[in-house]
Amino acid sequence: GRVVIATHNAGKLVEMRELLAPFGVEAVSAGELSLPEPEETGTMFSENAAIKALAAAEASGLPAFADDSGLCVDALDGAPGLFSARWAGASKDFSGAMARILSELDRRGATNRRAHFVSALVLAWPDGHTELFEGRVFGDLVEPRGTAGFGYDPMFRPDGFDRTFGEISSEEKHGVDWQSGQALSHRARAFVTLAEACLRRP
Ligand code: ITT
Repeated sequence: GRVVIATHNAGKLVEMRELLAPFGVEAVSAGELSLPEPEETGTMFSENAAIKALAAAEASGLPAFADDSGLCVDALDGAPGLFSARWAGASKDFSGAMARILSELDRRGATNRRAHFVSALVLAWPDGHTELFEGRVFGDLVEPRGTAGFGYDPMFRPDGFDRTFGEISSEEKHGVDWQSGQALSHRARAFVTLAEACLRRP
């Protein structure tokens, strides 16, 4: 069957397409279907993901996947979190957003550099049914390095690595070992929980 990938973020779209490939479904993007972008009025990642997935499923008549994600910084009480995209402004200036995070940490005299990415992945059906899968990855914030990935990738060094997501190849970042269920990124881990839920189904 066909499914919609309900994102207007090019970086996410690449990752979600590759993560969906093993499921053997034909994926079309919200952009390809000219679907409108609903306003993200939720107060939780899962709520915003459901808003986006339901809007796409209802408008297209197809099952739709949406990811709502963000970077949560411990010493900033979880910011930018839900507002990760909005912190970069209309011009999508993520260099500026990363600099702002580091200067805010300095301003507060914070030495704690712990942060994590969250991905809330919602699968919505045209009849209004939704399913939620989540993934997280923990690490430290550093001065931005590397040009791989998108968004806040250059400043995030996942636990167990010397390199940032900006220096890690896309296969390493969101690749999945489907045999063992091992995956690194928050988004890849959300897709692993989706696959595990499929296996549990009667
Ligand atoms: P859609 O809503 O159309 O999917 P968006 O970019 O607005 O696109 P979000 O509202 O979920 O998506 O915002 C999440 C932001 O968090 C995103 O713009 C990135 O800057 C950041 N982010 C999420 N996942 C990331 C990742 O894997 N690497 C780097 N930054 C990420």
